[in-house]
Amino acid sequence: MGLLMGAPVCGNILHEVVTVLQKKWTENHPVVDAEQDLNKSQIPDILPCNAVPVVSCPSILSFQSEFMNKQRAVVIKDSMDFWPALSTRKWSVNYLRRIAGCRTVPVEIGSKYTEESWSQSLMTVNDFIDKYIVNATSVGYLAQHQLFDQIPQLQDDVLVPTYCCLGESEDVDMNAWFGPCGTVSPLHHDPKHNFLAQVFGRKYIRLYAEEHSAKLYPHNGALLSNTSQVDVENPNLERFPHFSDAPFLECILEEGDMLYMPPKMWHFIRSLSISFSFGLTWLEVRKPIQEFFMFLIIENIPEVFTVSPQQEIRNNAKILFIIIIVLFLISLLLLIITKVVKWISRKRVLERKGFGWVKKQTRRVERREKEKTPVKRPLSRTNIVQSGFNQYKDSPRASIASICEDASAGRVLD
Ligand SMILES: O=C(O)CCC(=O)C(=O)O
Repeated sequence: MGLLMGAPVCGNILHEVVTVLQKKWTENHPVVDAEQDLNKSQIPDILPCNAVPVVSCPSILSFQSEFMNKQRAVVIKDSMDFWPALSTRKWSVNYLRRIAGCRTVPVEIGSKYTEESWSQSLMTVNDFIDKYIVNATSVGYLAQHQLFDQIPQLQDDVLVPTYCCLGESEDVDMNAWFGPCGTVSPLHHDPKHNFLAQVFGRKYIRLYAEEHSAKLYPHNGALLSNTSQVDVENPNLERFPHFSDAPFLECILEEGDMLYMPPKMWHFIRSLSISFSFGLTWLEVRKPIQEFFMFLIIENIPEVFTVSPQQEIRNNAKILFIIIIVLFLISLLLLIITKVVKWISRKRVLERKGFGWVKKQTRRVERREKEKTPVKRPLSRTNIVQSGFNQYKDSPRASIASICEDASAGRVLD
């Protein structure tokens, strides 16, 4: 149970044991190459007027104002190329076999969860790959499974997108969607913000805005009220006549792309090859103070948490600049505070003791200054010369005359 659910037991001993067993298993069972299936399916044409907007790595603030706040979907490019799953430990069917082959996972069997024949079954990742990916005779989908809680080694290879900091970060659900070409997720919507990150393979996705819900004919029962009754690829327009009036957007999600879908946006998804998607759903809960700091930080540091190395240099420079500005502002503030405190305390003294007191103080200071003026002492020979020199240094003749005068007046002591 610990292995299935992924909870750490006795300091994660279960995971350590299973890692050793997994290694042994891989040595005894050579992996099967299933990568040739990646380009199996035809790629549908997408009209430019129906295409989901595409942006490259937007800043958090522009993502928030342009897409999240306006409830618009967007395909974000270049924001996950540096994840280990797409670079240093590049994921593939074989990689998943190697890391997770002997682990037990739930698999959906049947092409759509809306069909009667649809069911679920537990099996190892290896059995799933052998039965539904390598020699697929029916459709099996390792769908919406919290594989990353179960196998922390895989979690290390993916990152939570920066944009999720716009919500409650502790509450991000991460799900794996792993299946062959042809898996279908019928048209449905979810209550949370949603990122679908394509780790390998590709998917066709069609989106409808919430305001067109009535034209999509949701199921009546509570259980399926978020799912449309319409088969998007083969709609029964006699039963669902308004379906064709509902405007939609569509896209092909390629490896390294991340699709953002706002809450309650209807989505239909078909995989066009063997595919692994990493799904993140999260709630947006923000408080005014958080909003203020978000503005300060996010406006200036676009991708603080998950950045590519090139962006990191740019961001570090920005962080340094912000730190300098903040330090300057703090010292300016301290200076102003000191000046104001001094001014207030002086004013209070004046108010308490009156101007008379200040005048008295001034007179006392003047008297003290006077007392400090040196008393005129009788001159010695040395200081006669010195004094003469000082007084008449500009005129040597006058100086000698003065010295003589002083001497005859008896001001010489020795
Ligand atoms: O990729 C899929 O098949 C389904 C994904 C989905 O429905 C979701 O992320 O909410």
